[in-house]
Amino acid sequence: MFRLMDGFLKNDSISLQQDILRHVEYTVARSRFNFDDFEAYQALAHSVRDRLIERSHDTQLYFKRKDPKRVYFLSFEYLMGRSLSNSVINLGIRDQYADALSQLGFEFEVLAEQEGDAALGNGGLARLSACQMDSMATLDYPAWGYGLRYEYGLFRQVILDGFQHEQPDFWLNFGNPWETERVHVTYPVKFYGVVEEENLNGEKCNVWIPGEVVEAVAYDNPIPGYGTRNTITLRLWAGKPSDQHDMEAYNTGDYINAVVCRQKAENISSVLYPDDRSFQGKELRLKQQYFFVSASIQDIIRRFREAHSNFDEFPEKVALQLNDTHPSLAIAEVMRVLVDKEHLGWNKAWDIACKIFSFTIHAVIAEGLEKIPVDLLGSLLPRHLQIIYEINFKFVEELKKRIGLDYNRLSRMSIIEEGAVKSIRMANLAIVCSHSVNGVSKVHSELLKAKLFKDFYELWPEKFQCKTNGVTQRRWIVVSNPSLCALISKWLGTEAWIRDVDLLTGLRAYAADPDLQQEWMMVKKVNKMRLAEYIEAMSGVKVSLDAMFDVQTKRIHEYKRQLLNILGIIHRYDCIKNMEKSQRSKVVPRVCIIGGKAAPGYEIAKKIIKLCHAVAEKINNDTDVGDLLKLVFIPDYNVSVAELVIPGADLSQHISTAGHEASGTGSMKFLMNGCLLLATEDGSTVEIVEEIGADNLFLFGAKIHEVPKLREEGSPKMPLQCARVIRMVRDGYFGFKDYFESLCDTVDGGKDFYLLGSDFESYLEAQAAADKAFADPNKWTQMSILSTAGSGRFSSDRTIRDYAEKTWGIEPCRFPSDG
Ligand code: 26Y
Repeated sequence: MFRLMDGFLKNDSISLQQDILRHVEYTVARSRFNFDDFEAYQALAHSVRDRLIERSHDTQLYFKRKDPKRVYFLSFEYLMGRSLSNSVINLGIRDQYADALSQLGFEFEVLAEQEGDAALGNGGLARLSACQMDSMATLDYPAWGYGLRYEYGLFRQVILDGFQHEQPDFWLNFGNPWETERVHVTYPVKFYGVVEEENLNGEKCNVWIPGEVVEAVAYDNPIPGYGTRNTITLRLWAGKPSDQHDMEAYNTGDYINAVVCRQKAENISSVLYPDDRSFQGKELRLKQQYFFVSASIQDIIRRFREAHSNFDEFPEKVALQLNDTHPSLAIAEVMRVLVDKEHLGWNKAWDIACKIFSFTIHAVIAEGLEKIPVDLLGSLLPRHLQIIYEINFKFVEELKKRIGLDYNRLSRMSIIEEGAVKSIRMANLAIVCSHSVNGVSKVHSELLKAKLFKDFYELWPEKFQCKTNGVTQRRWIVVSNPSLCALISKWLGTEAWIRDVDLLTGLRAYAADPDLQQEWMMVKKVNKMRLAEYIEAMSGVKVSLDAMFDVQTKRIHEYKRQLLNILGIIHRYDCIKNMEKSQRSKVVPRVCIIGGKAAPGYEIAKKIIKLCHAVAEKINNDTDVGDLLKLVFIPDYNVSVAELVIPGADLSQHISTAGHEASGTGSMKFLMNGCLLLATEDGSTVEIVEEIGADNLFLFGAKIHEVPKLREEGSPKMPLQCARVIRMVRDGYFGFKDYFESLCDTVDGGKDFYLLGSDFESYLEAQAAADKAFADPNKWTQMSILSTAGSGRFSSDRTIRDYAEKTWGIEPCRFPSDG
């Protein structure tokens, strides 16, 4: 009998085969007797998508029926990576698909490799959004993600002669089988123009007469939960020309120019800014922000209105989460809609706004905060500028009552920054309106209270909270490390840890068990083999599986100190070269792996990449050193490369200058995969130490409170070993002498802002401790098992539950079915 709850689609292997062939024939339009791997992937993806769509319909209908409070997650960036494996695993039908495909003569893994990454983000913040979406779906929360559908994702990194070059990532080239274009879900977004005061039934009201209108169209991407039928939606907006765009131009006969202008409108969402460091007040960026915010708010209000007519209920039904300051124009937009369109009156509107917004900040230093020049905002969004001024005026008046006429403090806290360029401090706007301001690790949350937002903390201590980041074990163990996944489930006797990650602590009981250790080592070996093959294919370098795979992969930033890593490698090389031949058998062989992208305009970061290649060239071609030391740079690091690299790492480095990494989430992925960490006490590593103990990783370096003093002392403290390796670079030992000069200056030029010199010795000590531990495979493996066992706290499931209960006030809303 057909049960409505189950949907139409069957998941036995015969039905799946028929389904794939049907898509080959009718969607991909190839003959079912003749299609290649890519076409098979496309058909497979469409077949999976059918199942996702069915579940997402069920989920939305159920949400509609139950009408729970929903959370809307606003993020400018998402690094989703590939969707195929993740989707079939979350749907619980991976094996059935693998069976179906093998009967058709295809291998699931091979087809999965055909998929390109969705790279709509820069780094940590963007991947965090993706992990959190997975957790919101899995935990059955009534959530929506909103973002922008960039046509060009994060640039592709190509290395030529050791230099980074950026190439466009036109990821939609072959279509995107996962998304659904919602041609009926479109909203006009307005820009420029003037504000006029009008009289409405005797009351003054402001009317914005825009100068340009662009249409936002929705593209829906299903996000399936694991072990639940719930499938939520990531709705991404794309620009398309509006019929209202610039009617005048057509009427005046300038047809060609009018068409060109229309095309420009489409470009709003076309490219992701590839810089996660320096905020620039660019008009296009601001246009993107408002475009995204305006479309999302219109959509959210439309959904609310379907079931409610009274805005008093808005905060009971809607929570808006701001992922950093990037979407914080949403505050002014909500106020504009409630005041100008819904005519609620300022105080009522403000009361509502303050109840719905929560804000998470990912920055550590004031320089990282967004400031929008007032002139720019005034010309692009004149009404929003007025609203922000009004918010600020009322805030400052209130503040004066609370703190008196302390003008320094008032000007620090003001949303408007007076200065050479008068600008809007987006973080201040977000803090003033949000009921909850979150840091992303304990250390970071304390820093926000003590430094960055001290004034605000003193005013509103209750607003400031900590939500330590987490990553999803579905993507970072189940999808990317299937052998480890199977091993864990075998020893725990259950797969329940995939939804309830705290169960991983159960592994502690077996950490010393020789059988588990043996199997654990085998899994690591298999993953190292996979990684070694990839390295050889990418760089031609053959690496030994007996060597310690030592990995540092993340965006290239001075504060993340890839340069410290490279200087350490030069030191290791120098030591091996100067060692008696008889001593060399004691050296623990290493394969040092570095990967990451530098922002296109970040010169020093680009020099670090070049130095890495120059040093690698020298070391890898030195037959005298052989397998004792290799250095490889993995180009174009992205989510799918990470899925390959992380399971194959023995050691990973998280070595930021203390106080500079807000959290760091790479470390959590390595930890889950049983990789040992070599780390500074910064961001989330402090909490990792709490979970696994200081003797289960290799800590080094200055502590946060020591940094200011060390900075004052400067490079006189430069140890000889560090001075020596810098000298080698300066003397042209690796070539490109002049080019590396300014890079060396950052260390020994008198400032050493990131403290490479003062941390150098303790870094080498930590490295020596890692060597010593690696020389004892059983001890190392035990530490590795304990790392995985202690990683449960760093699941995004824990983070999201915390947000849901303490910040958003939402509850699970699970579609009633058995899977
Ligand atoms: C405004 C523009 C210049 C900008 C664009 C992207 C500014 C910042 C960013 C991205 C920041 C980011 O990725 N931050 C990282 O967030 C992670 C998740 O919370 C943290 O783990 C990591 O420490 C932090 O650097």
